[in-house]
Amino acid sequence: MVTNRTFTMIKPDGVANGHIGAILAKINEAGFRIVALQMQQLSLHEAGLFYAVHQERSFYGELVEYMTSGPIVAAILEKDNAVEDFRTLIGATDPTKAAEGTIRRLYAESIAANAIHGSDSDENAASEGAFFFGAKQQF
Ligand code: 3AN
Repeated sequence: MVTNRTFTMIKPDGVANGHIGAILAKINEAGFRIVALQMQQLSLHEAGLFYAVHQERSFYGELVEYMTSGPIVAAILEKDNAVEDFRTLIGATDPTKAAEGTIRRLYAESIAANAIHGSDSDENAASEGAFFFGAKQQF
């Protein structure tokens, strides 16, 4: 199990609002190394699979539809204690509850359009990263 990597996606609102550069800069400034990076638009099938863990939740349909509404930027990041430190950097799911200076506080629009995803465990970081990137796309 890789314990020093996490997976992130800049969500459609973050991309559409022109925040890719600012968000990647904050990620670098916080000490994360970008191991893999790509921009793409998810299909409904891909977004449904990615968020399958949430399929019983009331917002699943809205979430899947939203995540396909425009391109996203997917990345794998490396740093000691990556999963936990990245969750701290992005802030709470609801941007109105996110701490000052966090990516969601700075750039998110709402609880659904909340600018960025960060894996919540080492196990999910590994499977989410593998969903987007093969071994030859990770550096
Ligand atoms: P996080 O991304 O902070 O780990 P989760 O895992 O609870 O949050 O939720 C996954 C994603 O589902 C969130 N990033 C957000 O986009 C969306 N989401 C969570 N709660 C809601 C909600 N109440 N209404 C709409 N979308 C939500």
